[in-house]
Amino acid sequence: MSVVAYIGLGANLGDAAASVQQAVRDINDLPGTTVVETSSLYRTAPVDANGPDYTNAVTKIHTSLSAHALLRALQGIEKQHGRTRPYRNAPRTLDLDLLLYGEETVDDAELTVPHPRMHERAFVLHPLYELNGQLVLKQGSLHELIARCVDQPIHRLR
Ligand code: A4P
Ligand code: MG
Repeated sequence: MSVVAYIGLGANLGDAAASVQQAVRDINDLPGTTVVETSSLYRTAPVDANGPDYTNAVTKIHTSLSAHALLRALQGIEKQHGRTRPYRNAPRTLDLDLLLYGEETVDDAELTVPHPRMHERAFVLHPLYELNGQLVLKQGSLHELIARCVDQPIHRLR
């Protein structure tokens, strides 16, 4: 059985745009997983963090991996890209967040889905809107949620 999932990609060290684009290819190479569509890249100011601006995007996939198997696979890709974790929200070569996994909600020590902070982040909401403008989260429609984060600088690259 295949599930529609959305993955948020972010990077702000090294060649961030190249890392994000390579990560989309890496996700497409995961077992039982196909990338359906990827948003534009966005340049965004760090939220709750410091360091260089981020490059962010969102990709929509079909996957037969379970939510936990997908999370572990995404962590494997982060590792291949040289991700280290010196402290929370530290600048990173690649961050992959599982935003939505079908209609499922998960909340355990390893995984929370829908992602608990996605509804308040322009760097997730804008690319997600590009892929599915009709989407409604528990907290509201993408349209409403985007209107609440106008203070977060974001610039669509292409
Ligand atoms: N985890 C739980 N649920 C999930 C999920 N849905 N997706 C756990 C991914 N991971 C999930 O993540 C910490 C732990 O979260 C993992 O071990 C996993 O089991 P991490 O990637 O190691 O740490 P992190 O990214 O530093 O922390 P966190 O809490 O994921 O941070 P956020 O909320 O993802 O924020 N500003 C801009 N402009 N662009 C960004 O991309 N990113 C962040 C990171 C902050 N500010 C940003 C951006
Ligand atoms: Mg993360």
